[in-house]
Amino acid sequence: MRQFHEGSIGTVAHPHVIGVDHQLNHHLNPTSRTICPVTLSHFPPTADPAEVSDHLRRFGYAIVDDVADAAAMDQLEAEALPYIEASDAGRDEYDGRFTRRTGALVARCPTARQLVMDPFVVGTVSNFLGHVSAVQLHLTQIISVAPGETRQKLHRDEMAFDFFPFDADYHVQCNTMWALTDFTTENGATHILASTSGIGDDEAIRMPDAQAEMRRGSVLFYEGKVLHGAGANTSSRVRRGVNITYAVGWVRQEENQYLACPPDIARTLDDDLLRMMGYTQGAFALGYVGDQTDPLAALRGGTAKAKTIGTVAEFNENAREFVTDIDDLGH
Ligand SMILES: O=C(O)CCC(=O)C(=O)O
Repeated sequence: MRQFHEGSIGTVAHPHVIGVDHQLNHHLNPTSRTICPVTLSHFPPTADPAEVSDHLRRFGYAIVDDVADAAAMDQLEAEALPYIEASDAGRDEYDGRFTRRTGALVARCPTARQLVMDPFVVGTVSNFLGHVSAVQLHLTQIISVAPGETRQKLHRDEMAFDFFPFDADYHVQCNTMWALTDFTTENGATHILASTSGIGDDEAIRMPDAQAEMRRGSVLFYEGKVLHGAGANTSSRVRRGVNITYAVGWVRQEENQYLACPPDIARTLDDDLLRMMGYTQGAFALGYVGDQTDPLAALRGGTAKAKTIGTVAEFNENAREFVTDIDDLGH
């Protein structure tokens, strides 16, 4: 992902701020540009996913406390630890020379599959990205920020898509960061500049900055337009976060799910998880195999065909409009 720096012109300066968080105790002093302290909003695990999604849409982030219990976090940590220890530290300051990134979590860690398909998370993400035919898994990565790590440059994750200037109101991805350890200001909790989605970089960099402090098992949601970055770790312990990101079904996935999870393992997984990983049509005509075979069927050795435009038209208004003058839509 591209690094952010003040004055950068790598993104289009969008014309409006998506929202100003009135729940946040923050403001910019207009004369001195002093940034007052900020407190990020937290939701309980019983929150309505639609409410969380709404907050995410307005402010670019939402923190939900205690979504996973300690047993699940312990289990995931035990499954992941050998892979974390074998992962290299970052190759530059941006990735973090004291930061290890460990991916392929669906293949390597059964507990990560539960996080990917967590009903609360999937409900929130599906609501947030509800404008598309399919939502897919974009990446899985444990980010271990070790003591001594410096603060990561602020950035917007959506820049991964070749810097394409998506409209301010078109969201292409929805990130989650599960706290595998507590997230604190000292150990590198993610910095979030709330309400920076849809505004130009020069203005955004002057917005108040807060760190997503949260207990282990809590989840930070943040979208692809909001300025954010990992914090410096000035503590004596590693900060670990499980970054599981979802994207609209029509873009290339950041982590290649078909190779990160080899077919022999993929065949052992549930259909719903496989569809989330991309074994479904990402939109009309995207993702079939060979002679228009459905990707999930192809993985399982079946022959079921991908959906025709007529089938898609049954649930997609745009497709319905497109087929009005086609006489033979099959059955
Ligand atoms: O680890 C974090 O807190 C955020 C990491 C991040 O934003 C990134 O590496 O793109």
